[in-house]
Amino acid sequence: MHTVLRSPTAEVIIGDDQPFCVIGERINPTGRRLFQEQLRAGDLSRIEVDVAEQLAGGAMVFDVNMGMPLADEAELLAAAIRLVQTQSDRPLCIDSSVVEALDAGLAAYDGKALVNSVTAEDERLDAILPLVKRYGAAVIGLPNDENEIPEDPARRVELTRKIIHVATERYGIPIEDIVIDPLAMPIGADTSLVVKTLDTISMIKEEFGVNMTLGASNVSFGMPQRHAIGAAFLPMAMARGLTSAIMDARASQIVDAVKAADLLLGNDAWGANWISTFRARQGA
Ligand code: THG
Repeated sequence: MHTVLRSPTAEVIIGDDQPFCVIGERINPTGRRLFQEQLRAGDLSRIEVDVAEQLAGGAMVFDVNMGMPLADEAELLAAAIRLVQTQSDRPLCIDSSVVEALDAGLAAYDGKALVNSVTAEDERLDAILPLVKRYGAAVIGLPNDENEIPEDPARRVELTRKIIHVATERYGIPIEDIVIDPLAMPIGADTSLVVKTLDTISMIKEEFGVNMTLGASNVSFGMPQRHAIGAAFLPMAMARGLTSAIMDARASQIVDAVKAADLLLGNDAWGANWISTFRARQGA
């Protein structure tokens, strides 16, 4: 199962026989007061730094999120997407909970984007999936509904089934363009939740074989040594079938762990990526 994302000049393939897809999370004002103030003042220049740092760290796709209070999110998201596309040829993941912002972002984007995201709620499915279809995009599905973010992996699988059914049958979206987020929760909130995410990944892989992504930084939220936690979590999730993550692409400890897991799981033929990455670093 291959999910193909495109910019005008580059293509990224997400799949279980491909190197893990590193989606850079940093173009996001959540928790960044200074960045928020700059964006509100119409200064988008920090985005150029975030692009460069994540590109250097190994980002293959950029998540772009402009959600914050007191801003016209649709206009800001469209402007951010246009700017990012002048800075790199990487395809984009357009991240918003506001339907109008997703629409404006898709209109501004040149290529095949990954829409982040739709839940299993009827109202959200019927608002967002027509956009995904119209723009020929791929979409991340979150298996939660109006009532709950379910803890039980079996319930997450049920909601995944609903998302896949509605997207493919009602909206004619190919199954390979659906990427499921098995829902990563902070280990600091409840130490039983990450195992449930890992079990969800195994069950979705087994039942649907679709690609999956998640917010890897959620897992280490509020904990010391976040990068060590990310570097342990992602290889475990990859062994279960996770094929992508929205993550801190600047953190070499995490990115190196992902590259090592690609090698160990047979997705780096002859170790070519591993060897060339570290030869290049030695040379630098
Ligand atoms: N699933 C999907 N999309 C998502 C998420 C997810 N998008 C948003 C989020 N979760 C993933 N992105 C981030 C971005 C930043 C952080 C965590 C997740 C983060 N930021 C620092 C913090 O809050 O401590 C910022 C601190 C700073 O730079 O000052 O941790 O789960 N589909």
